Amino acid sequence: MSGRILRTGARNLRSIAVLTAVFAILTGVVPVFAQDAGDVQYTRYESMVEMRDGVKLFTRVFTPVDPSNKPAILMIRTPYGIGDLSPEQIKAALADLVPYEYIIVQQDIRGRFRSEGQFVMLRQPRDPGDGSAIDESTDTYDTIEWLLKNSDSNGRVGIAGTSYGAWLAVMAMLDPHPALKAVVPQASPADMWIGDDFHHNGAFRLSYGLEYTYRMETSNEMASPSEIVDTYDVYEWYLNLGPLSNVDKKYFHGKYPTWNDFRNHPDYDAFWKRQAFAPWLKRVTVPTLNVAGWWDQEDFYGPIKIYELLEEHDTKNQNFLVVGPWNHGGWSRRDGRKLGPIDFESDTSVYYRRNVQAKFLAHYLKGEADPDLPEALTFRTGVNEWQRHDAWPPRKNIANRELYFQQQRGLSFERPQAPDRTAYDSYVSDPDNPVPYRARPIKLGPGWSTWLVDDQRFASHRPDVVSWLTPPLEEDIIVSGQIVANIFASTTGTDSDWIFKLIDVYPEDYEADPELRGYQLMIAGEVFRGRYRESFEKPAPIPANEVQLYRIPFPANDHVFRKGHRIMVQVQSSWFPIIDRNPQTFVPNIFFAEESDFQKATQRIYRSARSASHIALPVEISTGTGR
Ligand code: PG9
Repeated sequence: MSGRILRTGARNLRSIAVLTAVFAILTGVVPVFAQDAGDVQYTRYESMVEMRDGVKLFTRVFTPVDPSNKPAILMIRTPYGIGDLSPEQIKAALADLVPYEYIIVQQDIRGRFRSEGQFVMLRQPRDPGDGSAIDESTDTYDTIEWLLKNSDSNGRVGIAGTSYGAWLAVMAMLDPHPALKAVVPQASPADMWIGDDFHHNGAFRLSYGLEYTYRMETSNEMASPSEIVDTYDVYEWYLNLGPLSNVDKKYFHGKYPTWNDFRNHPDYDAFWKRQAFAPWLKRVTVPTLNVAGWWDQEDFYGPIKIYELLEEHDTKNQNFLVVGPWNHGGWSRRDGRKLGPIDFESDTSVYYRRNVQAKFLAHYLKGEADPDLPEALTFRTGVNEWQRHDAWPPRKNIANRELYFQQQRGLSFERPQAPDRTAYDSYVSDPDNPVPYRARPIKLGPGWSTWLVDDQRFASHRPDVVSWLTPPLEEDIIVSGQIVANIFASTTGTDSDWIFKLIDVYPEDYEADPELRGYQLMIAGEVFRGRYRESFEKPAPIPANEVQLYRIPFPANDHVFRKGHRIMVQVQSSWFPIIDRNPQTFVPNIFFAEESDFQKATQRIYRSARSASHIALPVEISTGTGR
């Protein structure tokens, strides 16, 4: 989870203003306090807002005192607790929005913290034919209805959120209240089996899935997985855990619905498909600003997918995409100049908050000037410049080029010519010694939010990680759009994971920061669970020792591999414990695999004329960067 902006803080009470008292009479809610918040003063009150089924949701409303014109309403809904923010704190948290004078509304969703009802993880959209059913869309609708009756607004409502909050914002658009006029989902998941928090291409995100379930479902507030994950290096804990069935045997005992769903729905079945957005986003109902971060360690597939789903129906040009050099939530934290050791040479988060998000909301909610957004605004890493695109993925001046794996661990654009018999690189993948996804010790918490920009040198010399590398580039290579790894591989086992990483290797004479000399910066990294190579719905054993093609897309990139840098590709078969260990012996459901199913396997990655493993790159051709 991200460090969310709206969190608990100390109360700093002042006497209740007259206006607040008037509010209480009008609304029937109890004002908590009013406080001077600099230029804009707010009153704050809390209410249990009743939904159509009688369940009441804990809601806090900050109202600007004496606004210059009628304020619009800005809602933020969350499962993580709205805390106890004072007007000062809300003003600090939303500093770039506050000058536009919104009525700011926070709400604990159903079943969480002070709200009544039952929490259901990513509650699936209700059956449209069932008039009495509820979901997050109806809860938002009912809250908006209540807010319009109980506040003096201009009748326009916006919703913004990050991650789970973003997913809630997208849910609000499915069947929107007519007053909903703008939505800003930042890193919303779109499909928990294909590419977001819980799985990627069928591979289970073990440490995230287990820890998140524990946080959310052992309490209606937040619990800490450190209560069970108790080693300093959590790699050890997960390895000692053994097969996944031990989670229930030792800790969960079938009590937590999300873990039960993982176990009972290992494949891409109706459960995951119905929870995903693809069946539901069939029209653009509200202007939408989709926001993503290139190094989002939780939900990068989601925002790109949501943008694409909506774009198919965007006849009025109301659907936009912004991608910056951020991790999960990075757009709302600090200045966005650096991520880990990587310097982007400008305050990218400040730019987004002031010039994109604030202006988008002000236009659609307050009638301010059109923010003149392009279809897609991306921060092009490597050259560190914002790029305006009239389509995403870009179509103009793009050529697909194949970067092939070569003998002697080389990488180049020439198709290899050797026969299959000899042209492969090989390693042994051992489930008892899986490749760590980041350098050990892997701590619970610290390091998680920046692991995608970690230096990959910690892995590149393991015998079970194979690297291929270009010579220093003679010119910049601009990669803009979707890259796809095409890996021809065989295994001595009957199931296997395949992980590729596309890496920018900094030169040895890198001047800007000597600490980054030789740095291996991951630009794209993805996993594919081999049993799903023919069908996500019906897993099948991999025929042992036969070459198979694994096609692994990465959602999006806009990166320049600079002249003098080198491009590296790494392939491995474990990424632990972010991904659970593949037993490498086919079993119908890995959640029930036995200790004895986990077997070493010898992997071969082919680089022959017939089985030419490569990364397909969308390369921008006509314009250079001029650098
Ligand atoms: N990535 C988190 C999440 C969203 C939705 C479901 C489960 C987890 C989050 O940061 O909210």
